Amino acid sequence: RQHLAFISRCRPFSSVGRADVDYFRTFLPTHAILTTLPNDSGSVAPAELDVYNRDWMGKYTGRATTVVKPRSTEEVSKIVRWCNEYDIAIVPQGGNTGLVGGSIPVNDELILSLANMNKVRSFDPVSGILITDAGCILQELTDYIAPHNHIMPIDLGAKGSCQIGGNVATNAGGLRLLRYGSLHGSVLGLEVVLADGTVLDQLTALRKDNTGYDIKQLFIGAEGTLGIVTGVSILTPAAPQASNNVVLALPHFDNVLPLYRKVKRSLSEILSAFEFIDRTAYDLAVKHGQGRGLSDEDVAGAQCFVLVETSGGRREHDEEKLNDLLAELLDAENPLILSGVLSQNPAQFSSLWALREGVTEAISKEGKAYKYDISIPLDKFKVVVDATREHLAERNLIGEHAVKHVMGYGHVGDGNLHLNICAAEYTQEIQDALEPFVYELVASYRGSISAEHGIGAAKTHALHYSKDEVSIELMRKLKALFDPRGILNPKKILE
Ligand code: FAD
Ligand code: 2HG
Ligand code: ZN
Repeated sequence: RQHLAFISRCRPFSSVGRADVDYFRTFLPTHAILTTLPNDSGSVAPAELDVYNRDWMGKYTGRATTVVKPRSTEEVSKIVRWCNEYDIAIVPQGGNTGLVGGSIPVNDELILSLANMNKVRSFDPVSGILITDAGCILQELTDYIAPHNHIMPIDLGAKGSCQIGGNVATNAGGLRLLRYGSLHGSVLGLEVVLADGTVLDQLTALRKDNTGYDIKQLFIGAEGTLGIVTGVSILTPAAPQASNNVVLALPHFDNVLPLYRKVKRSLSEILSAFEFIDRTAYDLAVKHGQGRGLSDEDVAGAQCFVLVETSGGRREHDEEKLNDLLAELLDAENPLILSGVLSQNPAQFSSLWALREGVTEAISKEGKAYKYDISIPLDKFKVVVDATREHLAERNLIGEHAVKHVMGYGHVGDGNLHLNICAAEYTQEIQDALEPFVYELVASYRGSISAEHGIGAAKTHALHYSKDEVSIELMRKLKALFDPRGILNPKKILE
């Protein structure tokens, strides 16, 4: 068994060759194969593969020569079976919006893009169960079920590009987790192509199914290392009749937690999001045109901001509750907030959300991002951001040509802070200053070094900060069991 685990970690793989491309051509149309290798049906310039070989942040670069875009589960199965037999490693790729380099080859692995598997298979408006190909884009699924008065249980800033299969593979969290829980709860079934090409059909639409081990859970968050998700059955909630939001400006971070308690108590069942943005993140979002900022007067003296969303059954009832809450917050003897701006129409609703959702994009416009997606106790959010900033300052790494901003934002309701360090360039010096410093800080709070983005290639070396040796060894055994030849997304999650 030890030998098997060893093989799966260290196996050298074959490069994709002309014979492999010729085989793929026997069942894939020309437009479904992009290859730089010379072949009878024409090759593409290497630059045409850049969009597949580079990640969203411009941090990771692969050397894949070939991208295949199968249209069906059967085609995925044929490709994987072939690769397993001929030692070709595969990187499954969805919308390529991942933030940990998981969708980028570490060498010249074959990229298997799910983009052509983009059909909805069925939707039941009574149960709200949606069964869909893995390559459907999240926003398109949202649009598909909207006329049936349902919404997706997951929402995130990358919704216009990320795919539901990618969401499942990363167990993405996002902006609705507070209300609808994680994908471990809302995914009802999966269809997965296993490493030897076998199709695992667990695409059930059952709310309850306690028939032994719940195997599909293993693929949720496995980042394409255990199998390729080709179909997803997911429970979608009924659309709320009314949604409102408000952005609150706070004088100190210390007010965030008392505010969260107060908001939970006052809004109770209609609270659907409680998101945090510190002042630096807010200023960057405004600078780069993400949503319309609050007035100068409203933000004067604010150290941070909170976005509160409500989703409920009756607009008047929800508005009344929110207005009462705002009045109460402002009238108190020691107000927890400086000001609050309540959206008045759908455009303002989206604009307030954009201030929070748009931070990631704003940072990428400003510079290069070092991202730490951590779970820590809520009262440590500011401590961690400040400690990181001080640590960089002590090393003289803060400045226009080094680290421009250190900031925190994230999902307070989920205890998930996004610590972002925005620099002029990616440099080894900054990297060395940040790691293991940040991971040790997180471990000192018994936190998680990856709350929702996964491990990918970026954090394999740091896995031990959040998982003990017993857990890591079990993960290795599972990997060896599901993928004995180690062809699925090598060097991701496990080194
Ligand atoms: P990709 O980036 O293509 O792949 C991600 C990983 O999943 C890779 O390891 C890949 O090999 C694997 N994979 C992809 N598809 C499959 C499949 N069908 N079968 C097996 N493995 C597969 N993440 C959050 O959790 N919460 C957020 O709020 C959030 N906001 C974001 C905002 C922005 C602006 C951006 C750019 C990213 C954000 N992300 C967030 C990260 C990212 O969008 C998510 O991780 C998303 O789920 C990735 O989906 P994707 O289709 O782009 O997958
Ligand atoms: C978010 O919550 C995403 O906005 C992205 O998870 C976080 O950019 C990041 O670090
Ligand atoms: Zn997030």
